[in-house]
Amino acid sequence: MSKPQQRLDAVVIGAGFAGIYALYKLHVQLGLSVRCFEKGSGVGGTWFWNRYPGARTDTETRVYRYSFDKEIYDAWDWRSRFANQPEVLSYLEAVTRHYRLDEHISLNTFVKSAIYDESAQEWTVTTADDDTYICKYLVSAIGVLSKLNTPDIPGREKFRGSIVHTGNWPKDLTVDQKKIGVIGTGSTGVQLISAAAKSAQHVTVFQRSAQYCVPAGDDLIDEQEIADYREKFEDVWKDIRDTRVACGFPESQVPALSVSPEERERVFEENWRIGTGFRFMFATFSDIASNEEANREATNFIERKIRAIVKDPETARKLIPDELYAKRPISINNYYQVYNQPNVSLVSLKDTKIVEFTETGVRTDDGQEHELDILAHATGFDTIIGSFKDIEIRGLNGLELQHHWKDEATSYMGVATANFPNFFMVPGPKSVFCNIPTGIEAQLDWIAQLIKKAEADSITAIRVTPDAEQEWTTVCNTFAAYTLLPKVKSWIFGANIPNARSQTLFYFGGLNSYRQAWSELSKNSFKGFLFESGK
Ligand code: FAD
Ligand code: NA7
Repeated sequence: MSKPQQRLDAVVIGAGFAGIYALYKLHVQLGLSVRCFEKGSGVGGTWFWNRYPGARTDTETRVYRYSFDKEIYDAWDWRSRFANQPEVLSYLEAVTRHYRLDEHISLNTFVKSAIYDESAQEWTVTTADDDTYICKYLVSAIGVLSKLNTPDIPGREKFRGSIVHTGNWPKDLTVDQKKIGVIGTGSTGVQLISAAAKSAQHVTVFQRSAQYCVPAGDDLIDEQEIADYREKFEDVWKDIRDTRVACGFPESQVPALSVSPEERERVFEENWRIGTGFRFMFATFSDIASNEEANREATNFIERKIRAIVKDPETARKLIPDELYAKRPISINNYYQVYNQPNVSLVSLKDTKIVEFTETGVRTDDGQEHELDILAHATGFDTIIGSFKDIEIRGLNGLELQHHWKDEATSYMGVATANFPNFFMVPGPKSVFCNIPTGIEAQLDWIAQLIKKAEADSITAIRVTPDAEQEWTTVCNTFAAYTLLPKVKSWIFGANIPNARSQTLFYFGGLNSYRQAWSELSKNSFKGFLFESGK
């Protein structure tokens, strides 16, 4: 016997920053009946899954949160300048409880398909348990960095230790006194390496590409600073939303080569001391991410720092990247210093390759066996589009989303796509590149306006014109080409996934201009969106 179907106004998939805020906007603010499905056993998304030692934000706690509610901002007590995983998780749990959103969230529920019925103008959403829900609006909030990228190293079954991924770290796994191997030296890998170096018996780092790491800066934020942010809440957020990367610092307007070498050194030094990779890239000079010569000045500075910190010249050589400073900037305290410790060793996968797991560790092609209790993959994620690959999403005429994206993952304004009515992605491909919670808030504020308009005007389907989607795609590709970022292989372009094509996954024009674009659309009857009435 088939199971009964439940009718709702909207379904939200995923309960991270985006899903929780989607539920708030659609249910609490617009009064719609909404259910949110989350495959994990708790809310929090990234901060539910990434429980590895050292996991924390690298945008400051004061901006790595929602800005819609001053009451929560005032009530929330924090001391870490960069919130660690338990702190962000408990913040998201508290927001969920505060607005009684839990009642509308089904945990341990994987959504396997969403099919649009054109004649009824409804979505049918089916879970892994074959429960079905009929709804008018569908919001995917399935993550920016949610789908794991795990390399296939032969011999996994032989290994007697634990093989884990940082993005699904077991709750009770400790590295204390263990021999841990870490594959990957991106933002996650360096956090894990730095933390593990404090308590593990030995840390073996398997590094394929070295990355430029800048100190994060002071760990603690003083109470006066927090009081100031609270007092100037509206102004502070107005300023943040008016920047490109929305990380809470003023961005430089000064080209690197327009100042003297001494002044350049002073600015780099000052920002190295204050800390954060984003600040180093965007607050030092205006063109680090867009001009190769300016970029080279930054990399020369970091290279000198590496050589000064790391005592063994051969290790320093391996840690110096040989490419542009054009991946997502990394912030980490005491990273290069750990390589002076006897319990940390570095294996450059440029010099030797991992061949296979053995019973007791991994073997590299120089014949060495690296003895390990834990092998941690800090090998990243299939950015934005990865989680879509696990769900069958079909729009008009049964068109599958994966098919629609076969040449390039496209969208209009990062949130909607032609042929998929009443479907909103937060974020979808070609979403704004910035501090992610602030970008998510902007997108959902506008999506909620579209839905509010539809409800008020008896609109049955909100669609996107193919021309609008094509135009936005061109805009995003043009901005990307203006930066240095596509010149290196990174997750920002999905180029980290084996055999995947490098493609523009973000809009690099900045949050300020992204919000401006939405604002102009709204004054222009939401140009590019079509509003259909009647079935
Ligand atoms: P997520 O938090 O990934 O939530 C998506 C949810 O959808 C997940 O819980 C997942 O289980 C669920 N889901 C997926 N598919 C399905 C399905 N089919 N059915 C049901 N549920 C599903 N960003 C910054 O801006 N600043 C930072 O400092 C920063 N630090 C980070 C540190 C780490 C270690 C990582 C991994 C990411 C970091 N990020 C940072 C990026 C971070 O992912 C975002 O800031 C933000 O948390 C994304 O929220 P989200 O709701 O979009 O996605
Ligand atoms: P990243 O930044 O994609 O880093 C992944 C790392 O893993 C990077 O050093 C990769 O080397 C390495 N990697 C990936 N696959 C392999 C294989 N097969 N062999 C060896 N090494 C490999 O992911 P993170 O999780 O660190 O960070 C993602 C974001 O999450 C980050 O910006 C924060 O926002 C949090 P490569 O550079 O590709 O040579």
